[in-house]
Amino acid sequence: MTSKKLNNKNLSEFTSQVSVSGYDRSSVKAGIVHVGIGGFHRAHQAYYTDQLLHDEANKDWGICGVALLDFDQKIYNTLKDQDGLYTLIVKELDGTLTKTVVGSIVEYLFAPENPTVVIEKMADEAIKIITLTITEGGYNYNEATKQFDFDNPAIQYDIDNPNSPKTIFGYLAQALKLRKERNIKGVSIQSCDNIQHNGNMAKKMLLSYIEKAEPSLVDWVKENVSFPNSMVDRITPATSQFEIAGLKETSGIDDAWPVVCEPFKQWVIEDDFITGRPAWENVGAQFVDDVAPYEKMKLSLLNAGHSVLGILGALMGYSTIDEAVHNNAISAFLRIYMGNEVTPILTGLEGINLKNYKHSLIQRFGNIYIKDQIDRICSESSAKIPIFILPTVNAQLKENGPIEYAAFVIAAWAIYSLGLDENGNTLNIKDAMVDVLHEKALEAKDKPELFLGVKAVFGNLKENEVFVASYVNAYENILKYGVEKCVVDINSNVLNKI
Ligand code: CS2
Repeated sequence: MTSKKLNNKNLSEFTSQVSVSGYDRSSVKAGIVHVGIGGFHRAHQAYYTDQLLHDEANKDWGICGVALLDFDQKIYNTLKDQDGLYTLIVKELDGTLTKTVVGSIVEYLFAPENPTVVIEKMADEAIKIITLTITEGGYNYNEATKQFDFDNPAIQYDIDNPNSPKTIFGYLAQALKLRKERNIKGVSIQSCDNIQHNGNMAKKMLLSYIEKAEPSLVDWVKENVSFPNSMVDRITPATSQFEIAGLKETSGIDDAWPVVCEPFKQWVIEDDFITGRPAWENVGAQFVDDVAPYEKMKLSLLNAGHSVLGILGALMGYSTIDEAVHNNAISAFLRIYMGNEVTPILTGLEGINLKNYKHSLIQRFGNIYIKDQIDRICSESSAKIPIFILPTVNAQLKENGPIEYAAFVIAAWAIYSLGLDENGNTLNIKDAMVDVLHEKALEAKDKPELFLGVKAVFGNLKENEVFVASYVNAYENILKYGVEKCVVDINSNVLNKI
């Protein structure tokens, strides 16, 4: 099939192939600035917002996408070339593809190219919400000190160079300062990252930065900026060349960066928007008074489940999550982890059938069409594990509850950090802490507990004898017998006790 470049001009030619944002994009204005226009944002918030824009009454809620880091130049160039348009390809459970061209990103900015434009945009009165997907590690939180990390050189740079910042904190501080000086109303800053109390975290970290960088702004921020918490969910693997080529061939759309995702989506938000918000509830989002239980459920079951499958799967030589979950021993391990170690710590979930939720997770992980990359899941584990797994461990340790499965996964991660899978193949480890982790992993070969000395990840966990004993035992067994045999053994030990 002949293909055409995806852009405004060609958009009407695709309507027989895929569903296309049918609204008049030229009348849509940005009311939201979003920082971090990666795959997840484009599969989730930008899609919800696109659905909303079909109603003309919502035309002031378009999105201005900001690419913050040098690394984000490619997505910025792509969106610029395509007038902000991209194709969302939903992979249904039966393998059918549902394709939609999404039009909600109506402006796009590349911060390193022109920081002032980004600061001005964030300060613009028309902007009512600044949303963030800056990753778990992007909040600059130090797990060991439980504080904002002022040792980060980029933060120091932002304090010294307020007009050309590099981090989200530098940008937000300058934009809020302008809003205050110009007497412009406040704004909501909404984190859409996988962090427990993500809004509170954004607030705490931003205020720590502002207290140092712009102390006279603190009170204004406290009064004029709200930070709604939210739980976000949609599995969105990295896009491969295969999908780009497939879209061209089957639908004639030449899209340099489509997004692929699962059919499931969920967004639970606290209704705390100081200068208004779009009616996202009309397109499936849920507004609640307290999002904490939903966040905890999702982080400790879905995201932790991903890390369990990713880390064990990587060592066994698998490359996608569905391969790992279709190994019966691994999926039994995950079910037992979720049932014995996580479920008891989840409370306040009235109205949610946890059994069905866990069951649906196994189904979602098993979607063979998604092919979610184990490399993606294991990337930045040093920022994910303290959020996804360690809160469960700490809660269980307090109650003298079970931690054996979590300790097993941490032991597997220590071995993973040595850099080779069980077949001797090199692992593709992407982690801001890769060097420290590798160094500790090498030391741990003689004394496994040394890996737990990475305080920025584990805090004081190394002091807990119960955890250390279980972890060391798992570490030695995995090295001796391999993951699969150990998983079979640990499962049968637990099942024999029931
Ligand atoms: C994943 C998440 O990054 C990860 O480790 O668990 O990206 C996950 O796919 C999303 O949170 C799903 O909502």
